[in-house]
Amino acid sequence: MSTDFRHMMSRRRFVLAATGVAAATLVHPATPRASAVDERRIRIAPGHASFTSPGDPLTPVWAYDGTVPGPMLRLRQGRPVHITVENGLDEETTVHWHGIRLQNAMDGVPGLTQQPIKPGTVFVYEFTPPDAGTFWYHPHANSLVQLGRGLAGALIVEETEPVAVDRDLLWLLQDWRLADDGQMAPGFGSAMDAAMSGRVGNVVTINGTAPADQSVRAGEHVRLRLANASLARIMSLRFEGHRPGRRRDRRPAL
Ligand SMILES: [Cu+2]
Repeated sequence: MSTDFRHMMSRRRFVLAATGVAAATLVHPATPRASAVDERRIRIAPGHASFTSPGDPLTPVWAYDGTVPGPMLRLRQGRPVHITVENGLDEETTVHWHGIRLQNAMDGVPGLTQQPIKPGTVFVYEFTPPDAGTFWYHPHANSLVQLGRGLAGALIVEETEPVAVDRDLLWLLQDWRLADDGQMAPGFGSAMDAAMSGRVGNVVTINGTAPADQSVRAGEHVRLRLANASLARIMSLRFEGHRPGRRRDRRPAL
């Protein structure tokens, strides 16, 4: 059974702040040299995260570069990238680049497209993202446990022709099943959870923290990128008093 997010979102208001904010900053990333290879490195290791209020007990997690969600990777459409993944866990893992069209050998499925990354070793993923958009990355080994303990991050591929917007926001949505003491609740692989491809949690986070109001200005063009990295929860978002949609009036790129 899926729990929806409507009740939570109904308490969240999209606050319209018409005054008091400086002029918009246009998101306009610099153009890198097309031939340069983008070199990245990610380390996977146990860590701690705070999903609820400051002062609440920390939750032991597994993390990419020490944060949950993992670091947002911003790549460029058509620019080759080498991502060195270092496994600091006590078990094997891989990274699957969800939604990216790439060579099969880089797809991160252990035993099928690659040997798993053993503890204490590295694997270098090499690909060139052909499509711009919002994607995410996560393990494809022992997935219910590894995702459920925190391994997921956003992957943004920027257009070669930048889209002119006032702000570019990412909401990586996740839910967690926490016990009263803040520990990740055990039992990732029950038959019921497995039948649903994962378990539904009791704490929802946006970018790793409790949802909070998001202020926007009248007339502002906000590009909202959404990724649902929950194991099983289906999210239903509602924006009180607003009607977000696909943009039709495209400003010329500056
Ligand atoms: Cu996936």
